[in-house]
Amino acid sequence: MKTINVGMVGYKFMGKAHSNALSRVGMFFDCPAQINKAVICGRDEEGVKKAAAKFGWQAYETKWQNLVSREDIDVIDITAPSDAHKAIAIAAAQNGKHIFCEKPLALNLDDAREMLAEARKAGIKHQIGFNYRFAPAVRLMKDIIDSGKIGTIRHLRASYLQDFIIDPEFPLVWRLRKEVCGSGSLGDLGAHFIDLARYLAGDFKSVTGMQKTFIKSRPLVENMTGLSASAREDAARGEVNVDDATAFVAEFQNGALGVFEATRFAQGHKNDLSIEINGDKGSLKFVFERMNEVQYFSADDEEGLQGFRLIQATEGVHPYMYAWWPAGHVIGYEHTFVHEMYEFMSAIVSGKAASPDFADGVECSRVIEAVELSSQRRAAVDIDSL
Ligand code: SOE
Repeated sequence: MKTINVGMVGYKFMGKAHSNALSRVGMFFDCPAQINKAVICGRDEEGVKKAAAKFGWQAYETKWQNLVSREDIDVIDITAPSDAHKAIAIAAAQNGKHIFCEKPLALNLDDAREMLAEARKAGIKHQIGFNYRFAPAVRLMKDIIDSGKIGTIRHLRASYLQDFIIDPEFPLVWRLRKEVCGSGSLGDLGAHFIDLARYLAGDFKSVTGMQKTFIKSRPLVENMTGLSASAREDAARGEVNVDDATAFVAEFQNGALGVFEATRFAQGHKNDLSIEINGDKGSLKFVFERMNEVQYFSADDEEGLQGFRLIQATEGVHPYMYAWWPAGHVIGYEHTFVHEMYEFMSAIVSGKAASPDFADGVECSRVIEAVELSSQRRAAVDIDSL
């Protein structure tokens, strides 16, 4: 069996999620390759050394430049903040490494396009971390839509609501600095529903958006882990230069209408991603915090007995579930990462294209940029104009 040696950049929230996924793939799926967690990389030697030991990596590096040129590495997995993606991905592609990159692909559309061009030129496999596509319930929705059961899609509505920065004293973390993250709630949260919308309903045609920054300055951050952060009491303040919330409407190439909302100011909503699709023969609804379930309405059901039915997508017949537990033994957030890694490793071995790939990352960045432009211009923006 082929061995795939992975070098991963980043070791915090996503680094942990990817490390776990890389360890689990071979244990639950018939992975066509042996995955070797070879080298983990991070700037802070103390931190990366600890992560290497805790997450089960064989070695560590403190410079990604060394990692991407190592001959014993086949795959570069990028989990560092967004401002690091482009340089690492381009260097990795030029060194002939396959690349898995977290979302959003880059700080802006031009950079995303450059990354895609380099990856194509190098002929390597590339995948982007739109992990919610890999929830079995989302895959089931896709199968139902493709089978024609809900008919012609008319509406799509999606929201991604969090509440972790409502306190004006919550520090200025990297997710609030444009030069590091590219875009705020739209790029961090909206990127996921833009991708899900494209996956389930096809490409966007035009968008009309509005963005808002409620808290304009925050104390400089001292420590951050996951989505928790702290600042010193006497910390200086810095400017928030990304959106706290974004709302937009969209028209799809197939004529459907979409309504979208991304915010980190929805009190009580922790990681509330939801998407609903209405076709002329049925409707489908997915709520991430109940990620094992799909709500399905079929207009073909018998009159008098119609209504939304709740499908628990946990049986062996449901996508990916054959690999886990008996029916009804639910799975969670981390499993979406295992599924995406399984697909990526399978693509490398089979030679087939990985999906979603950098082209999907570019399309997502195109929609993000169109929404930002539309919000500045206070007018609709056609996706094809970018
Ligand atoms: C933070 O808002 C975050 O962790 C995102 O960066 C992830 O992509 C999303 O899955 C959960 O929320």
